[in-house]
Parts: sequence; structure tokens; C-alpha cells
Amino acid sequence: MNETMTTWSRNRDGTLRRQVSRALTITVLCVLAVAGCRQEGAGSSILGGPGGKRTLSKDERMEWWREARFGMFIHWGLYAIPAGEWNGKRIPGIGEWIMERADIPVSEYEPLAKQFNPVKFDADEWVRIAKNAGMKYIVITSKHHDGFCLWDSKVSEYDIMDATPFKRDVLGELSRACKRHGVKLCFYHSIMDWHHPDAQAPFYPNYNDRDRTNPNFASYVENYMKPQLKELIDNYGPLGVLWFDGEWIGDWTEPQGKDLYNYVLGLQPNIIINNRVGKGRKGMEGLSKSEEYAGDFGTPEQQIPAKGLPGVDWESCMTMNDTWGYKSYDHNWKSAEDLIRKLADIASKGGNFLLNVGPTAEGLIPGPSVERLAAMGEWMKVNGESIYGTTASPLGQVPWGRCTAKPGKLYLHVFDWPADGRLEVSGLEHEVKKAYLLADKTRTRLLLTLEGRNKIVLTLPAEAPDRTNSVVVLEIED
Ligand code: FHN
Repeated sequence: MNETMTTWSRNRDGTLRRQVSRALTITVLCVLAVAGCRQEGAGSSILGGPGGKRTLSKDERMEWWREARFGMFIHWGLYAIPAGEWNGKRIPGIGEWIMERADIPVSEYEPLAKQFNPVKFDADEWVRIAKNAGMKYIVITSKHHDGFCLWDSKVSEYDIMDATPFKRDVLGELSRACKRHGVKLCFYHSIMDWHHPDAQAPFYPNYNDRDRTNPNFASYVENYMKPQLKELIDNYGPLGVLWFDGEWIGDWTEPQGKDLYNYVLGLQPNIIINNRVGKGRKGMEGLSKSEEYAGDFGTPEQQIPAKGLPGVDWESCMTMNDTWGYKSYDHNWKSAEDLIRKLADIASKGGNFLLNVGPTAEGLIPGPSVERLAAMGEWMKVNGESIYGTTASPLGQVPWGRCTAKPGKLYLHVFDWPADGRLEVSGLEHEVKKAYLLADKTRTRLLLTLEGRNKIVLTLPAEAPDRTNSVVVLEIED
């Protein structure tokens, strides 16, 4: 079926020109591709894929992600140039929101693209930094709320190839580097778009006005956003995750979220999609209001759920300082120790940790981030087994730290090393066969004494192997 398609190009004077052409409707293709699909519930099978492809259960799709537990978030775009300042003034709030927070019209923000020339960008280096930290996947902003695209989009000229002097396909380079280093590439993609005239651009100076709608929004979705997502999957896939955001806008509905969810799965049946594709997330708590909502996992933001949620996949995304996009003067860094403990805390509650970096306009991951990631990597090299593929603590909360689990093993993350060498472990439901320090390559048995039916006391050496988090392994009857 043919249908009109709107694309945008630029006139000589720099203004946008709308071009309407006849095009094969991608939506129709998608509907054919996902014929027989339905929104899945937890654990159910999905997608009678095209061409007799085997259907994938949610558990199958989530397998690598549950194993991974630790990923890198990258917020990178034109906002790295002002780096938190506009017209000589420091703009409060997160750096990637500067266009909204400083009331910058599209006509003044857009020319930043002409200055975007990150000559120090090295995809291999970024991926190496993530990999050495023990991270198994990278989620980068293909497009943030400001609308600027980090790849050569065919439906936009507001992208790295057409609008900047850099003219290098950042996502392409990252995709190849991720393949070389065995790291999964995933894309963050904003549904909200402050640059597109059919989305939120006309809402200036309040791009984020949730009460306003744009009568042309359906055209933005069908003729711009969906084609862009298809480009991303076709050109840089298979992707690990499509990580949507900006779903709180007045124009977005849960039925649209479900449609987009099915559309993306139709393009890549084994992809994972976060819950911000629809309207299910409960604010910054990020978990879904109920299973009726679209999405494969919850997205707590800047927080860790107090108790996790058994049976529910979730991922805490967090900044290392107070901004996602680079801000030159934000030095409020969390310590490496804090981040290592947060990783253990999240794993002990059954979640993933998506830790953010905001590279500079030159293309460098800031030094303080690199240092913290290196420290996390050192810890992960010794203790990664206690994080990867683990599930939530069967012991609940423990007074000395955290606990993670795998079949036949419990990992005791000891934050507070006992001065008297006695570590009490209560609530055990299985017999403990052996205990040793994960840092001890010889696996020397630690002395353990039984105290009552469900409690043991371990005798630990005087010195903690790691001042931040020393892991004791309990081998248990399965
Ligand atoms: O508005 C965005 C924000 O800029 C950032 O991308 C975070 C990351 O989770 N998400 C949004 C707010 O929920």
C-alpha cells in the first residue's frame, strides 16, 4: 500500500523544508511482519514471527540481560557543547535539558550542530572503558529530547552526518567496536522531540508542557519516529535493548506504546524494550503500575527500590555526578566505593545497574568517570562471579552488607568487616557445605560453626580482602 511520507530537509537559508512523497508505509509492513503478535505478559511466549521463525519467550529474550547485570548508559549530544552554561550563565538542572531549562528556541539551539566536532571520539576506547569496568552492554542516546540524531538518518538532516563538521557515523563506529569487543549495543530513544515541528517544537518556551498536544503528532510517529527506529535496527542491529524515554508527553498513550512495542519486536523479534515505551512507569520509581502496560523491564531512575520486586525485571539507571549530559562544573561525584556497593545492592535485589557517563563535546569520557569505572573493573575482575547471572538475596536484608545467589551458591557481600572476625549468617534454608573468600584463588575453607537450625557463624581473617566489599562464597545444598 502506498501512502504519503513527510521528510525534512533544509533550505539554503537554513530553515526546514517539508517534503511529502509517496512511500511504502512501514506501518503496513510491520503489521504484516508481526501478524499474529500480541503483547506478552511475564514469561509468556510472543511473536509468531514472519517466515516461520521460532517464537521467543520473554525468558529467552531476557536471558543475556539477566546474566549481564551491569551496563553503561551514555548521554551524548549537542548539549555537551554548552556543558551547562548559556549566554554566560550557569543553568541549573541536568545538562541535556539545557534547551528547555534556558528557554532556547530551536533556531538558536540548532546551530550548535555546526560546532559539534568531537575529534577525540574513539569508539574502541569507549567500549574498552565499559568492558574493563565489567559492563556487558552499552545504551547510548541515538536521539535525546533535543531531537539531534547521532547517526545518518534518512528522514532528518538534524544529524551527525548532515549537520556537523564531524561527519562520522558515531553509532556505526560504536556498533562495530561493540562487535569487536563482545559488548551488546543498545539505543536510548526519546519519544519526546523538542526539535520536530510535528512533535514538541511548537511548545517553545515550554517544550515539556504535558498539557499540550500537537495535531500533527501522528505524522511524527508514523513518518519520522518509526522510520528512524527501523533505520537503527536495520543498520546497527541486532540491538540488545531499545530504551525509550520522554513517554510522559500529552500526545503519547498506552495504546501507542503497545503499538510501538509490537512494531519494534516486529523489526527484531529478540529485542528487549523498557517500560517507558508505554505509560506504565510510576514516576522516578520506574516500576510498572501493572502487567497490563507495555515493556519488558522497569526503570527506576536515580534510585534503588528498597526491596526489589520478585519476578519482575528492572534496571536502576544512575548518574555518577548530578547530570546525565556533560556539565563542565558538576563535580559532585559519587565515590567508587559507593558505586561498587550500589552495584551489589542492586544485584542483591534482583536488578541491573545502568551507570551513566556524559562525554565531552570533544568526545572524551570525563576523567572522574573513567577513574571510577576502572576501580569498579578492578573489583569486578575479582568478584564478578558474585554479580553476573545472580538473583536476589534469599536471606532478605543482612546487617553486614548484601547477599546475591546462584543455584548452589550464596555470595555474601561484606561491607562491614567484623572486627572480632565473627560473621553471623541467619535465615539459611539449605545446609552449607563450604565457605571461602571469592578473592582467595586457593579456595581455602573458612571455619564455620552451626548455631541453631538456620544460622551459621563464619570465622573470617582479621584483614578484609577488599575494604569496600569482600565477598564470601557459601556453597549450599541445592
Ligand atoms: O528526561 C530524561 C533525562 O534527561 C535522562 O535521559 C533520564 C535517564 O533515565 N531520563 C529522563 C527523565 O526520566
